Amino acid sequence: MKVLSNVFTVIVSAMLLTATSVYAEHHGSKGMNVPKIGSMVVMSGLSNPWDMTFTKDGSMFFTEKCDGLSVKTAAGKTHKLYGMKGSKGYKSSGNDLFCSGQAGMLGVELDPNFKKNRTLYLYSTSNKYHGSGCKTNFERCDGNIVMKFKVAKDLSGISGRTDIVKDIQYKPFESNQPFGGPGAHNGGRMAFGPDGYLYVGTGDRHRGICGQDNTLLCSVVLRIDGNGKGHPKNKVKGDKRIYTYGHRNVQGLDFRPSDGQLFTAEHGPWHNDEITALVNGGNGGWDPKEKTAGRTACPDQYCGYEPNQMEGMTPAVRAAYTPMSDTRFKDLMPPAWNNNGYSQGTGSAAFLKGKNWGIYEGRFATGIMGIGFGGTPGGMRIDIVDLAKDGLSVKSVIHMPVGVSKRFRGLEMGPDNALYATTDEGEIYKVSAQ
Ligand SMILES: [Ca+2]
Repeated sequence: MKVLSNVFTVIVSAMLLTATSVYAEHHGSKGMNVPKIGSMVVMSGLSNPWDMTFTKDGSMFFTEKCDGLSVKTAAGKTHKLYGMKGSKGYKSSGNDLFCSGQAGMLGVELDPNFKKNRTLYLYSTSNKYHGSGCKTNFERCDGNIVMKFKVAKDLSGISGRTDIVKDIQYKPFESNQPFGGPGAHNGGRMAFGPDGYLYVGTGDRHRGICGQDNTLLCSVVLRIDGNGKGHPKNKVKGDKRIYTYGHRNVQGLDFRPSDGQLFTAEHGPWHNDEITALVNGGNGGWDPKEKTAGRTACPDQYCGYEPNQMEGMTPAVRAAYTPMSDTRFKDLMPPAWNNNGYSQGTGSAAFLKGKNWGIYEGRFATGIMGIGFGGTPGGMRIDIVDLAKDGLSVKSVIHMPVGVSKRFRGLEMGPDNALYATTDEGEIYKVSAQ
């Protein structure tokens, strides 16, 4: 019986995509409706592919951190659209765009009305707005930007660049930290909310004051319109573009389909990766400032890896010294999940959409990049997280059976209800459920 029913599933799925969802609905009440999950490589040989975004008819835009933006059309043709300084083969390029360490061309997102207005948003490091800043690590450095473009009807090129955010903070020089090179912690993920506004994740760029300073665009999630203007109802006091603050490095950002609640997935500093439900005006509770909350001076005025930053130590001791979610803040948004106190590199997230995901439909997929340190086991996996309705806890976390272990950098749902994943190893995977 079981074999027959499996064969039936495969045949139906192969015949017609819609048939799969009919099957799942029909049999949902009888079995446990557990999907069969498998993965395949759809692109390889890329250089640090970071983010993806899809048109409704299946064309995929993707970024490569040190190269630029490309699109793979639904027909299978790849166009190299917009390159960075020194990159080759792109139809056009921006000579102000560069990469360094974790920084470079990161997020890409299409306007919700893309079919009509052909608008695309792109996040990158740029030297165009450094001005008189960026001379040291301890001053303002406007080095990450959000650009807006028009995409040609046949997807062969983009044009009309307008920079809508010019002052996201950037780390210009090496400092005395682990992973201390220039370009640390830029955030870079973007998503449109059900309210039609663009949400942009940023990072603390290894600057101690960033966590709780709302005059600078660092450690925050922005909520802006398509011209870069803040939502009139943003509640944070300070820069009116800020939706939430107190984040470490927001690289995972997605809205829950059932109610539009925004969640972030963040990478912890050798303790506490976090998934958090965001609230307008809320504080993520990250404050790596020195000489505060019982801390002494820290290397380069940044306590993010203290105490004892170069050595392994009990994550709980580190977590108490510079917490990912400091409970002394009254406006703290508590994490729903903290990876049992470990940091293994949570860096991307996407809600699973489509009946083909069976019991996992609506759950939160998070990509983990596997840093093992000081007794913490490596990760390199995708988790499936069942979040509670109130967003304050999780009901279960299981590892997605994708069949490979990679540094999963970006996750995005495709219009075919498959989950797509970029890896630091240079691939884009398609993870299917049926
Ligand atoms: Ca937090």
